[in-house]
Amino acid sequence: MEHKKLKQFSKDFLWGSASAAYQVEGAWQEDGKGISVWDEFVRIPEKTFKETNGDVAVDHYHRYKEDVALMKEQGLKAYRFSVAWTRIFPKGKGEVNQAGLQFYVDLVDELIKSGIEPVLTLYHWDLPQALQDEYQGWESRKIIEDFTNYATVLFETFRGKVKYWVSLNEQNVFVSHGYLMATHPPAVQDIQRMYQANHYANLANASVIKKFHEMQMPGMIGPSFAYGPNYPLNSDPKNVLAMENSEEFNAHFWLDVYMWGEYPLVAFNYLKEQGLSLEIQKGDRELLTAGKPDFIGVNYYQTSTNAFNPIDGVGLGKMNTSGKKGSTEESGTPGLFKRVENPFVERTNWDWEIDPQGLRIALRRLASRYRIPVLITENGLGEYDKLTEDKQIHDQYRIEYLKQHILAIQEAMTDGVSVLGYCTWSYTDLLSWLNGYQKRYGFVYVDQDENQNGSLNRYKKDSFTWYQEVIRTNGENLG
Ligand code: BGP
Repeated sequence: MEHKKLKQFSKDFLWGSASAAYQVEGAWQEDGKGISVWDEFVRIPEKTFKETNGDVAVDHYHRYKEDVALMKEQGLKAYRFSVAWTRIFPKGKGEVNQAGLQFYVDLVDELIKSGIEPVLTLYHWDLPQALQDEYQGWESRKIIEDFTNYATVLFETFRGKVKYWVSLNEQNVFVSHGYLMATHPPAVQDIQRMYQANHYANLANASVIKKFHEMQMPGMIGPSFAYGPNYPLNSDPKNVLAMENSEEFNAHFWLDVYMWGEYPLVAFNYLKEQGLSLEIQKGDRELLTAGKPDFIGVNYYQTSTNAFNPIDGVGLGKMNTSGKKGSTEESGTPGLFKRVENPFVERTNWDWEIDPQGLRIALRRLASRYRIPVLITENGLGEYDKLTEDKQIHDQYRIEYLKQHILAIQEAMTDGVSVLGYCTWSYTDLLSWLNGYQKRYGFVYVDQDENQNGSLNRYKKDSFTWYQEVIRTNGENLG
């Protein structure tokens, strides 16, 4: 579909950027903070690239004022960040740790003072280790109550100040990495446990959304979902079916539950056929339906191209976490689909496919299936960046990437999608969970090398100035 004229961005469009607590804050044991599952996981040999961790990260905990000052200088309209549950409740529940809460009160005040809309994520993967030890975290129904209590403290604290809330970040990623690939905590490989933990996460997600609405919180809440639209390799019906399978198992399996309170038909039937049984109680359906999001947050990085995968076909394959182009192994789900290379798009050094039109397709699919506004909660380019001798970073490749994606958003808006805002990933450079510090995403370079040495000084990249102009002209000058 081509339009003669593209729709303009509304004047309250949220030009934003994002981060997550574990990836930026550091200060992992300060002011009463408890230990999270990530604090433990990164200490298991060979789990992360060069054994990097978030002990110091990019020291945002101590430098948040400097970071917010940079955001203000850039003209940022929104900043998405997450709260570390272990700062509020060091053991996941019990008494509130006021010193930990204060950090976020100060951060939110600083943002508001600077004219920046805070977008608060309740959960970006750093589960309190105490809850993992006590009842295996997401594998118990007890998590629903504890997560809701924790969220309620934040709702009460930030009522009227924070208007945009993200419930769970990428539930699809944290359950599959945590319980299928064993690449995130709790590093389990057990499909039955994965689906069960996922069901409780669905309930916890619905429960906090329901609570938000019961408390008549001003603003909106929704989950952030990692959505990469699926394509078929070609029009061979076998491959089209593989694409359908992938869309059902990788997207509808979560999104239908968020939006309609029920699992998609074909996928649910398939799980039963595989002998998997979910502990679903009377009342679960009611809770899921009662916790309907106000928007869908989408984290978009790439699309997936799918081909037929026989029942004895390829299974899990290693991801490229080294930055050596071409090192991603083939992967798929036997009997359902396998991922193949898309010959029409370029790839990053981490083999992520660069596909701006995929974002337009993602936005259209989400909006037309669920009839709901979308907030882009993450999108960006992870690459090697080079600090020159005169402290410059010429990241023209990132500018080009972001520009094409903004155009795709504008096209999707013109197609009829309601888009609330665009949060790039990420604001400053930060710790990539599995790829360390060498894979960079920020507008602001942080001097922290892959061996965790550096001054932690901040330097503005070329993309900083470019985005500043995009914001100033409300998307009219994309350079
Ligand atoms: C998303 C996460 C982010 C971030 C991003 C980039 O899945 O929500 O926290 O890490 O991906 O991923 P990576 O760091 O692996 O390049």
